[in-house]
Amino acid sequence: MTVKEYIMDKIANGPIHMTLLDPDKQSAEDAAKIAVKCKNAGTDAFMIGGSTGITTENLDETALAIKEATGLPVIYFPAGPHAISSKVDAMFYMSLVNSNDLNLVIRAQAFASLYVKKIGVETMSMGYIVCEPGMKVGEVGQADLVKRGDIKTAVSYALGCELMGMEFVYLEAGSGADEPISPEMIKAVKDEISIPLIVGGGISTPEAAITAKLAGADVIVTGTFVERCRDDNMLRNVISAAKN
Ligand code: 1GP
Repeated sequence: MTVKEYIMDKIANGPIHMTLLDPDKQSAEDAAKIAVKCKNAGTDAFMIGGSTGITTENLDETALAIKEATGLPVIYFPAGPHAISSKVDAMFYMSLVNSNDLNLVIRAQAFASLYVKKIGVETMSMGYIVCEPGMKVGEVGQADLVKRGDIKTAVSYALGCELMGMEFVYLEAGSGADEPISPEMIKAVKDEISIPLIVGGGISTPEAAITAKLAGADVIVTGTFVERCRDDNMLRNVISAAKN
């Protein structure tokens, strides 16, 4: 079964949760310890990546450690072509569609394509839409941020991604955002597209996870919260709130 089939099977039964771990923020060993807690709390898959400090070495080590500790799929969530891991189960082949930097829209993807084909890692195409506040990825990604209230622009980008053949859309508020993507924006995008909708950035409470889920997110991503959370009950509450 491919990772995409695994995801599609799961979301056919309702929203799922993915845990994002940044290989630059902790050792592979510590990432695996967090991953086990998240697995026990019900997470469905792991994404690994970050805006800065990612190397093929820390990616490989983190991917292998999480896979060995949990047996769940590990998906690379890349910030660029400078580091690509052959140890992940799949990678999002993504375009930051509202970047002013053409490298992040298509050039990096072109640059990496022959290598990615050669190593044979599964790819899942994704339109990545960075919204306010955008945080680090908004800055590094030179995003023309979608304004919090500008639902029409978010919907237009998302539908444009679908019509261009992308397999997933990701609405991103930015890691550590004060306010996650609004439920109004999630709902409006979900109503217009038929590909799975991933939502992340600033989701750190059960209430925020439930709000995103009820608004129509198919995949809810939490990163900062799981990396910081030392309370297993709270971890379980947030992850289970994100799921069906
Ligand atoms: C970042 O959307 C993800 O790409 C996760 O954000 O770190 O705020 O959970 P947080």
